[in-house]
Amino acid sequence: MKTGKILLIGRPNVGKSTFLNNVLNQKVAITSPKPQTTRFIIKALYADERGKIIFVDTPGIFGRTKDPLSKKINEKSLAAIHENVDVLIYMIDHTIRRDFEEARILGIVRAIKKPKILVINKIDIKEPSYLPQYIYLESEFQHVFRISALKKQHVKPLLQKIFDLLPEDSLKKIPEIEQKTPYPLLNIDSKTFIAELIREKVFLMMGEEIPYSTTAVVDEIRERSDELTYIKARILTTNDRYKKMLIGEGGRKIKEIGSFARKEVALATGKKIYLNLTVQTDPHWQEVYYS
Ligand SMILES: Nc1nc2c(ncn2[C@@H]2O[C@H](COP(=O)(O)OP(=O)(O)O)[C@@H](O)[C@H]2O)c(=O)[nH]1
Ligand SMILES: [Mg+2]
Repeated sequence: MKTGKILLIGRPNVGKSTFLNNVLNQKVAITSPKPQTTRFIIKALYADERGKIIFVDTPGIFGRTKDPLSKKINEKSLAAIHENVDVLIYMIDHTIRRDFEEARILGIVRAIKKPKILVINKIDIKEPSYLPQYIYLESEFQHVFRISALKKQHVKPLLQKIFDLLPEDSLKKIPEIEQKTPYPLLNIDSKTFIAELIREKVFLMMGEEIPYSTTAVVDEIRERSDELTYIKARILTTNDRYKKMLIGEGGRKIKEIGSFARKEVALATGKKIYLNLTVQTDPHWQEVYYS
């Protein structure tokens, strides 16, 4: 049996969270086409007959870090990177151009002296492709995989490689592995996870800067009966104009967001969910919820 900690690192949007969800066969990390979707470090447990792996999904290192939230997220990502990891997965997206943000992450990756795997993701997409801009990396890394995290192409051989790179060491103890949670998620409680699902819907359904000015909080989860769970949650946004847009005409938007979120929570828990979802203006949520 092998055990180990695997760090996922790469620019926002390259597909780290999609990869994690598809390896675990269960959604633990929210995903969206917009950067900054992941705001938390996520630690999730994968286990099979080969052993146990903790995946550490990082929110990505942003190139521009003017706003305080991105700064905080960056600090957390950097702290996770300096935790003791056994293997590092550096993921790139060949459908976007190489830029200074990539260079910054590559600098961090180079400084980590651990077994590393270069993963070129989204190979299901043929165009656009900037693969020639990344090819030079293939000679720098000992292990290279071209995968589609979304379509689950070449994910199995990558997982096998991760196990191959871990030392055979059944006595090695990783404290988090001993933790017993009903879920593969090791560091996020159910309130936070449900809030994340709501936030994901906002990322998927709202345009412009609204997702970035928004967070979600779950105040209460109450089992009303064996089948029905009541959840009270709020979407917080920085100003009244966004609040109006989130509510939508006649409350249509918030109903839609709530309905998608509710269905997903119901699916994840196998229970009927009553979701009481409201929108509030709170210009200071960044300081309160991401301190
Ligand atoms: N076509 C395609 N899209 C992908 C693939 N992996 C991820 N995506 C999409 O890329 C976007 C960003 O993915 P996400 O996992 O949130 O990226 P992260 O920021 O690195 O965690 C989402 O819209 C995903 O559906 C892939 O292999 N192929
Ligand atoms: Mg992510």
